[in-house]
Amino acid sequence: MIRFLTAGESHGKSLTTIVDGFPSNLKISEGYVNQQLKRRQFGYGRGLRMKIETDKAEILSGVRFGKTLGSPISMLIKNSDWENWKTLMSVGPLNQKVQKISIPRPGHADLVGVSKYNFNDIRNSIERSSARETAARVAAGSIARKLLEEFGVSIGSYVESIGGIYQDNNFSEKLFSNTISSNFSAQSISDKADKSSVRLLDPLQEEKIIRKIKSAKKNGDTLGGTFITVATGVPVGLGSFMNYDTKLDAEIAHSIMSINAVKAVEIGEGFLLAEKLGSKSHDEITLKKDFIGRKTNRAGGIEGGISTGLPIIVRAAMKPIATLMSPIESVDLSTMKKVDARRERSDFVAVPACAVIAESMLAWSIAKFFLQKFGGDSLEELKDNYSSYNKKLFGRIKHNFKS
Ligand code: EPS
Repeated sequence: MIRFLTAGESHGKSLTTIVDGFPSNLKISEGYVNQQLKRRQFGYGRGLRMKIETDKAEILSGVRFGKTLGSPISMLIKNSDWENWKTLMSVGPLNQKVQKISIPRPGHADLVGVSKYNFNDIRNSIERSSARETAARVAAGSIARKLLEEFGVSIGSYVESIGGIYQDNNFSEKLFSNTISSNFSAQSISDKADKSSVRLLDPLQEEKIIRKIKSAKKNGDTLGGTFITVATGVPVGLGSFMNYDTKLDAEIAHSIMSINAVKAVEIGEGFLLAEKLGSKSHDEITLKKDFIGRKTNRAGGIEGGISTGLPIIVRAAMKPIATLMSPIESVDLSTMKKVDARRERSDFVAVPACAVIAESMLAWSIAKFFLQKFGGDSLEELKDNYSSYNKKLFGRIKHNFKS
């Protein structure tokens, strides 16, 4: 069973994560983790904070001579901006008064946070609910991603739309119609999207989306969007239909929905399936030479909570950033009067970053179920278990049903 915890406030000294349950002998380096952290920071529409932070993870434990030991892996990511917040974020008691925040931003965790935790300063809610925390998740997710790479499982993502402007592209359709080549690797999606400042597959189409972001920014407004995350090379049989918490689709939905500002998650064609006839929804089972396959992949690689072996396709929607420079209505909790919501430094759009975070969360969920199925204390043992299952899979079906 793998697990991770993150800790850290947005403007505190650092973020940390402890990742536990990975087998020994997996090669991992700070360079690999940092490459993923860098991808998360990228994207047109991010605020000034990203100009002062260059996220770097320091591995503090669990790795020796470049390989995991099987012990908990702890990582530290320093917040460069902390230097400017030392007083405001002091761990010890302060002898001076600090300005308290009393105006909640609609859509942020400000009001629910102070209500629930009995705070007298919204700063206490802002700090932990900030999406800054996702840097630590990406560090944790990169260990999962590295493990999956050993088994040919690859993860990628791209942005489909920002502010209702869609990229004109039929790639999503290709995924659902299962017309991409069988040796297609999701990494190739990210290789393309990483080159675009808004994570489009076709950078030539960036302009209309960037225009939309510029116009929102000029009006002091923000935008959300949709993105797709894909995993290829996932073996048949991860997850189960035995219980609500063993279903792979439920696990993935939880993971992706837990990312800040995500409001919807679809597996496969998702909502569209609710409008279609059954005959146009399900993936017909085919026999090609000796191989049982599916004509289409509208189920997004999961049936009955179990991976089918086809690409896992997850679409998610991120709401617009809650901090607006042209604020909407709120209430000052110190005066109980109607006021404009508080303005502060923020991003205008973070959909590209959100897609990269979703890659990490998807990698985590798949690695969790992968390790549950194949187990083993060392990478070598895990590989033995995996290859013995995989080699015999179709042979077993044929043998069991031989009349
Ligand atoms: C965030 C607000 C901004 C973002 C931050 C998330 O930070 P600040 O208030 O310091 O300008 O930049 O995201 C990150 C710092 C990050 O690393 O992704 C928020 O309110 O959620």
